[in-house]
Amino acid sequence: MQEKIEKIKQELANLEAENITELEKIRIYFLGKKGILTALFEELKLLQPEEKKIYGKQLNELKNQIQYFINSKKRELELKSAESQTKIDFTRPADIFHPSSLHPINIVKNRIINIFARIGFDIAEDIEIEDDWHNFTALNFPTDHPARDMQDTFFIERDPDIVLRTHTSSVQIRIMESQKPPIRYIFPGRVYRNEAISSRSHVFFHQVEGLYIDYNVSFADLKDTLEYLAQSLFDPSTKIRLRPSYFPFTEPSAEMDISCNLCDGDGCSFCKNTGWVEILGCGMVHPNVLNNCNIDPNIFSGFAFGLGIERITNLLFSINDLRLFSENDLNFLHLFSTLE
Ligand code: 2NL
Repeated sequence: MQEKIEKIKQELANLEAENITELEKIRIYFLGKKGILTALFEELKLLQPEEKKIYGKQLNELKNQIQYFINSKKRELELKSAESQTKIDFTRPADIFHPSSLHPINIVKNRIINIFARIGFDIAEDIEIEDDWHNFTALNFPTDHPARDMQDTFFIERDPDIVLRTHTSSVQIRIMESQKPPIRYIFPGRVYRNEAISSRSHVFFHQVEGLYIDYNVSFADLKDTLEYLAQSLFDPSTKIRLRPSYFPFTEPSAEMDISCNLCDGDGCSFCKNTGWVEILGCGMVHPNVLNNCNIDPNIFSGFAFGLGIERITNLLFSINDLRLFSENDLNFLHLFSTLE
């Protein structure tokens, strides 16, 4: 018995299997019905109790060793064959690496900031939750103006009214209250309106307003500055036109159109065959607004304007749905990764 056990031990030390078939042969050779270990277990039954105890233990150890070899070898072989079956497609295009990019609204905002920086305008930004004075009253809004209605403005609190600012003009009031002319600023920022969300309207959008107050600031200065803006943002051959309009905080007030940048003014569906598209509102700062900020309208005058960044972005990049700007769809945002 001892000899036979030693022989199996030797065989075990040199065991090797290249594949599952060979491994199965090994299993049958040792542990099958006619296997050599199975035969030894049969022989064991004929031994004396003392010997049974000694050899039984050794045989069980052998059996465990063989079973362990078979199990681990089987796992190793299975893993190998799974790997070799994984086909690598060398024609597959590499994953495209997208470096981070600016949001289109920020691209246009930065362009506007740079255009005005070249002619000496500073930047001012401030809080988005405003009191009634800075958002409405100082801006010459009559008490019954529809913008003061819950339907148009988000109210945080009533009496005294605290609102989400509806324009960045509130920041202009703060600057005029705290500084003396000459005042030459642009005011970029997010503003809020209580509107249903659709492709054409949203509960927030981004504005850039501008303000210039000094001695003898005229409507001609306004027109010249805005022509410079239009020709810097769009094509240098862009033409502008001003149409009379109304805002509570400016007098006179106007809306500015630029010649359609898609059809060069010939008329297309985008400009509804007029050859012009509206891009901003503007005017001379109302004397009441100057008075409200302790600036004497008999000594100083100023112009102001306000534009929606979304509208300019739509024009520049032919985007037709405002919701794209706030959904953060990476496929949309990556379109702008090469722009600044
Ligand atoms: C528009 C029109 C405008 C202003 C904003 C302004 C601010 C002060 C005084 C006078 Cl403190 N005016 N801002 C003036 C005219 C038009 O915005 O359609 N914005 C999207």
